[in-house]
Amino acid sequence: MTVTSGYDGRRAARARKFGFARALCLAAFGLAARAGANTSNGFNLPLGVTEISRDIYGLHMEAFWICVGIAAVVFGAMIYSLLKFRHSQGAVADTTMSHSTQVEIIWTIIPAVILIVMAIPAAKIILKMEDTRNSELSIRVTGYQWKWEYQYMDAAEGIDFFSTLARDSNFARQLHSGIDPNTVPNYLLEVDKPLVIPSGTKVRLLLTSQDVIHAWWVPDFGAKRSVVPGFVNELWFRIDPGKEGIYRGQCAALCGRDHGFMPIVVDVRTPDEFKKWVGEQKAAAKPAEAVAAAGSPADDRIADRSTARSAQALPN
Ligand SMILES: [Cu+2]
Repeated sequence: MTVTSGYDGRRAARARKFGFARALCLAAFGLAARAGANTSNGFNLPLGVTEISRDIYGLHMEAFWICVGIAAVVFGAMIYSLLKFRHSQGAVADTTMSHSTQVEIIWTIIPAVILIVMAIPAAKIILKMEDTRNSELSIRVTGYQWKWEYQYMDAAEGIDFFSTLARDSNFARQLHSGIDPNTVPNYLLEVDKPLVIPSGTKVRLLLTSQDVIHAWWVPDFGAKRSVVPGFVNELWFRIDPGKEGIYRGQCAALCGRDHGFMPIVVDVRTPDEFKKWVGEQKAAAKPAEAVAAAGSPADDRIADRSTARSAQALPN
């Protein structure tokens, strides 16, 4: 973190204004994914590091080229007709043709075929995205205003922590902070404790919320799911082996005042490194557990006393 020497309000305000304008432009051009992506070139969806993200990319490109084809045919016919049959060339309007069953059948069948061609692969990918069977690691994700909680299950059972906006970003975002956000690395896309997962493993997230609707989104995983209070939604991804690293995302549902300040950071490690991390986390948790256990008899005594007192106070 770099603190500008003295308070330069105007400069900070300008930086914030610039940051806001840039965010608006990125969102407007559908490039918001770029902010958190490692594999996006800034002009298209990220290719990503999972099979699902590549499937989504393929689907998107298929739809894109179909649109290009349709545009070429429609605009080509329009421009040709405008030039060829213009008034100055002596063209006379055909007033006799008011209905053609043949043409109507053609312009119904062609779009229907195009839609079916697009729907078949889309349905296949959606079914694949929903298939959370045979997952190897489950993590419960809870959204809060404005942070995430990660509770590990299966082999990493017992690991449970909150992931909140990193201090550098949090200081810089305050009004009149005097800190130029451009000097903060990964501004608003950094957390204190990232989610750690192994590569090459089918990871299933069980997502729920404690307050309002959030959305867990990491563009490079092709993963995005609404996080709804009272519901448990599922999401899965398997990061390609060899693609270990840091991946960034954001809450993708307008969830309140600090919606922009609950980023997601995922630290993908090899299965061996992940196992080591799990061991370290469990070892670090043991002394805390021991203290809690040592403190419990006294707590019980206090509880007993207060129970006894309230029992006495109760009228018979
Ligand atoms: Cu949120």
